[in-house]
Amino acid sequence: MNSTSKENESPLVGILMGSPSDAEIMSRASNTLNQLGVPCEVLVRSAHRTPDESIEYARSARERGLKVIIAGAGLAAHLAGVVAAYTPLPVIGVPIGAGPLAGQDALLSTVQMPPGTPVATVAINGAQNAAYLAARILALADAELAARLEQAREERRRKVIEGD
Ligand code: RP5
Repeated sequence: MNSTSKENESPLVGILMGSPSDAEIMSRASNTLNQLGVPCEVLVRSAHRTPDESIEYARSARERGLKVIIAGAGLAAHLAGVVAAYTPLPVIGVPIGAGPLAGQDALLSTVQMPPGTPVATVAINGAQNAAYLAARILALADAELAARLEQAREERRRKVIEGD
């Protein structure tokens, strides 16, 4: 799997997942970024099965123009942590709710990073919030994106009030 949204725009967010079996959950991140007009790329990279490729991706990410990386993995999830070790970019981890422990294992192995190598970890299967967090980071330097995020927030507010 290797896809890039908005063919004519360089991706700003890299979305990684440990296995094609994570794709359904992680598509929530790419769908949300697409809705917000943030160009992203989506790839499968595994900390355990393709460690060299994962490290190479992380090492080259900044010079390729990426600004944020979202990494989702299940079970003993080390993908986000390994990526964070090899890039200065902000890394957002998505623990995937897979396996007999239903993502508790992935949550703990993603969130418990040692000082100096942070991974901003969202909820189990929280790929949509990973995208919103990435967009908020990018919006610090992009007023139009900040306006789109504000509009999305206003729509959610209106839906709550209308549903009251
Ligand atoms: C992890 O192991 C992947 O991120 C996935 O969530 C889980 C299971 O992978 P498959 O055995 O389905 O490829 O590395």
